[in-house]
Amino acid sequence: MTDTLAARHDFAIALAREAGALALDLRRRLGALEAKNPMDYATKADHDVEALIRERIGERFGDAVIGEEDGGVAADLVWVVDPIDGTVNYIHGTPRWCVSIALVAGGEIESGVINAPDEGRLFTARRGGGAFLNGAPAQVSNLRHGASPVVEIGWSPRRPIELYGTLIRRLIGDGIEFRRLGSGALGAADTASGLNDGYVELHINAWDILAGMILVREAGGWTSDFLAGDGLTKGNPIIVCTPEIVDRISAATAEPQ
Ligand code: LIP
Repeated sequence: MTDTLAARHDFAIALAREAGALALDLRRRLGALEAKNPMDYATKADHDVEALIRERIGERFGDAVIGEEDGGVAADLVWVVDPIDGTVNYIHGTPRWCVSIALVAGGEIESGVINAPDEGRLFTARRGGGAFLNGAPAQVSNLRHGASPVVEIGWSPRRPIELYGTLIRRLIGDGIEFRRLGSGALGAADTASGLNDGYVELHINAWDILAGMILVREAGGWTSDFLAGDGLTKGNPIIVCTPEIVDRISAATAEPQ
């Protein structure tokens, strides 16, 4: 059996489906919540779904894995997974959550799969192969809607809340609407499929965003250099957007003078 990048991409799609089905099943019996910080949680489902993903990758390829719940170390070829992205939404019972699986090889994001089973949306992208939503080609908005841009913002206490206040003030001042919907992966996936015009967060972790980044790139969008420095293991700020608003979003996120 050939262990190529193509084989790993096809495997990731099947794995994201299986992991999504498990997460849907586990939501009916959530159990105790693990508060990682005052507004960030993990459930038994986060841990069980990540364990499934690790088991399947280990059985099939034996590759390195970096996951939100159980960590991992960088390697030349490494899977980067968030078993349930949008955990707060998952806990509250809203459908905006997903399984996010990315494959990085030689410092390049080669493959991304985001499965939002409660919404019936499966996003896939391979480097150079295009981006797809439920098998149909996905494309960024290119502002075809003709209205004010809409940018989704992620948030965490890893950066001072005051900087988010500045970001929102700058966006509104530039005529750009903002949303905060709780899943970085789906924020980027919506950018790739044209449902918003960008996703911004002043610090995000690799497992939340790498799959979404390759989706946006393959859908004709722009992405910041998230993997610069220690992005893979320590995270970085992120901008993904339709190309027409790169300068405006970059200005809004620039460190206050
Ligand atoms: C989420 C991230 C998002 C961030 C949320 C949350 P989780 O990940 O995808 O970027 O803004 O606060 O951290 O914790 O749901 O896996």
